[in-house]
Amino acid sequence: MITIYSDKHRLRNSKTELYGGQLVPPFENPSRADIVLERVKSENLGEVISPREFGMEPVLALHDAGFVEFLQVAWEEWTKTGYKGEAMANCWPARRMSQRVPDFIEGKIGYYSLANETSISKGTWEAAEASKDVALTGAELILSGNENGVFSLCRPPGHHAAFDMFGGYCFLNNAAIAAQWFRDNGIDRVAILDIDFHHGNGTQDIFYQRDDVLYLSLHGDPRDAFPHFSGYQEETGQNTGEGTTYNWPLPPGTQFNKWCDCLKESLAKIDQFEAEVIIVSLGVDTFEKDPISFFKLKSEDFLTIGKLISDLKLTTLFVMEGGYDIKELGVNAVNVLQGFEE
Ligand code: Q9C
Ligand code: ZN
Repeated sequence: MITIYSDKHRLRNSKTELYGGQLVPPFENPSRADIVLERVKSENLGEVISPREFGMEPVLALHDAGFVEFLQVAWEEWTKTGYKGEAMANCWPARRMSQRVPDFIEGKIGYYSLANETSISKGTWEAAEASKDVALTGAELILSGNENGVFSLCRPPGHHAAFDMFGGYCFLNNAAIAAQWFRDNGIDRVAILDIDFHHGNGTQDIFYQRDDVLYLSLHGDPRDAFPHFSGYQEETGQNTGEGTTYNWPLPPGTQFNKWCDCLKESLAKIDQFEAEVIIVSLGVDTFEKDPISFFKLKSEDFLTIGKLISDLKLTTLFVMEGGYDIKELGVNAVNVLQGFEE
């Protein structure tokens, strides 16, 4: 399997995450991509290639233009204020408040964010830009005939990024951008299977009213897990999109057998939908030792996941999302890909 990777992920190297009332070194840091790439190489998974640049058109096809511009200038505007720390939101357009976009960066960052654990730092935009190119290059490789599967080793991740909001370590929605690119390049029906521990609120948001992109997610129940305000089972899509969103919220302590039953249900939905291409939002923060999650999957389970996905016999683009147990992250992510290829 071909892997797409860019060193530019390193430009996303913030120093602070707001966690438990403290500023801590971010869970989502450059060592994550390093360890996955190392495993791709040591297992001889296949060629590793650099992305090509696609520009902004595929991004503006589904993200808000004002939001994208905000991401581009946020760090510069923040530093101009004289603030000493990294850029983070501290107020939001909450219930019954004005939804106008403020002028001052502190207001804008609240307007364009859904959470404030994720600081914006120098280089964040450049890394996010490269990350979507990693996803798009993977999509392009698939359309040029790499039918089995391609791995886009994206970093920063994307599935929490909504139409006009960043957060949850995500800035641009890499998987969604790839899905839209498939749609714009002759693919009629795309399924996005999100197996990251967290609900992909951003991906769901973007395709919620559309029936051409099926979104399915297995995740920690929002009553107990981030993003807390998205991912309930009754969220099934709206208008034209009614019936093309499926959520499997699962409780703390969920083990593989239960999780796997839900995966099989989701795979059956993809089959019924007659998707031509599947994008897997590949998070491995479902791992039992993940420091911020509460499922109990073991390393060998990730092989089984890959195998089950391959049973669909569909062209598959794997897009890296979360996974924070750095030690086993490479093994777990590559296990999915090896299980798929077996
Ligand atoms: N107490 C991804 O996996 N904070 N993002 C969790 C836990 C945010 C995860 C707090 C987690 C974001 C791509
Ligand atoms: Zn996650």
